[in-house]
Amino acid sequence: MSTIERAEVFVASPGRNFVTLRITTSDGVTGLGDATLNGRELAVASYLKDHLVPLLIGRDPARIEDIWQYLYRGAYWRRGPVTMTAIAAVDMALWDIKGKVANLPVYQLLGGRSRDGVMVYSHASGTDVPSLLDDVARFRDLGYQAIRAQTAVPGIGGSYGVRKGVVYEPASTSLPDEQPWSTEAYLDFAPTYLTQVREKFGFGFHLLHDVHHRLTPIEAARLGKAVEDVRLFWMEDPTPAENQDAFRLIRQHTTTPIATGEILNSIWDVKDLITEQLIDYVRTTVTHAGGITHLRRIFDLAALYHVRTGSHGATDLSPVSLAAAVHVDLTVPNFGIQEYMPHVAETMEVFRTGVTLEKGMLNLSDAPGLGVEYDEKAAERHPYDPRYLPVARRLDGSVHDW
Ligand code: KDG
Ligand code: MG
Repeated sequence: MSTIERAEVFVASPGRNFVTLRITTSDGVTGLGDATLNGRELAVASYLKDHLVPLLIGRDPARIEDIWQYLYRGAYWRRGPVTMTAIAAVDMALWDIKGKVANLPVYQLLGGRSRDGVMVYSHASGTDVPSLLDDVARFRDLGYQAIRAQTAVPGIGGSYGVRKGVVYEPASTSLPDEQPWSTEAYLDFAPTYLTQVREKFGFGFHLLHDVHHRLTPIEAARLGKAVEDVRLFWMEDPTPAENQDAFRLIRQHTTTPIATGEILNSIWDVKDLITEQLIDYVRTTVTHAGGITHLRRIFDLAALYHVRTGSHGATDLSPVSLAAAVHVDLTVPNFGIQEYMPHVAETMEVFRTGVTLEKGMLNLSDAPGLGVEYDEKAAERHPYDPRYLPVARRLDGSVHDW
């Protein structure tokens, strides 16, 4: 029997920080998992190195479900982003190994394709409305079928989702950047600019918007009603996601579809949202919600309640995560959309993947496993670089949800 011989944790910053797990079996087969938790990278690296790796050595890598249960139930302390990201990395690496041993891409092991490709949305943003409209035009020209639109709020300065460089990268300073916020200004402005996007480009593509947890339920209900004619594909994270009850009130007031879940980590965190049909899209990811094994469990529950998938896919998830996401997206019956932001060149020199993008659709090569290789030597050139996500403060100086 093949056993797990080695499990190594790499922390590197090729363009941004990533934590990567590589498991090697006694037969010399390797598997990769993404363990990146933006701004808290070393906590997951330690959870893996100090607590999980010793438990893995000598185990049968083929027993993915059993290892998942052993790590989850065996910890006694359950759930939470650090635990679930560490378990996710192990799970992804084991699926990668299983695929390589079977000489099949992981999506074949998950039941095979349900679709020919995976529709993605990308991020258009601007410091004002004209620059946002230019950015939307750019993504339309690139062939994207779905675009998220964010812009700075006049009089407030920068806001969530406004890109500074080529890609949106919020974790950009060695101590948290503090950004001003006014709910009143945002609520007055957001419907206007989303309407301007539709006036200029029409309805021939999907338009998305991320509120990034900043409203109360009644404020979110007001926004949802105000943008009904814009026909958003979704209004994302209208309120802080941990209070599942809050979504009931939003739901009672608006037909604007709701997406949430990028910061949620387990099926228990989304159970009421799904079974009470309080949301339309669940945004849990393969990296932060326990890997392929657990994500599929969430998506299967969602399918019973007409909730579709819309996995988080910002650049703080590594190319290993993106590949694993696409394997899942290709197979699940209730796929909705996949978030996608291209990684910078330094990242792609370290992670070589078979993921392709054409006309706003992602696809995979037929490489066995997840189809990603990690170049350890290239990664060594990019040492860990501590970064924090920003903090939002209201105009009176008090802390708001970022
Ligand atoms: O690490 C935090 C980012 O991943 C998050 O701010 C991005 O909200 C986000 C999104 O929808 O991509
Ligand atoms: Mg978001």
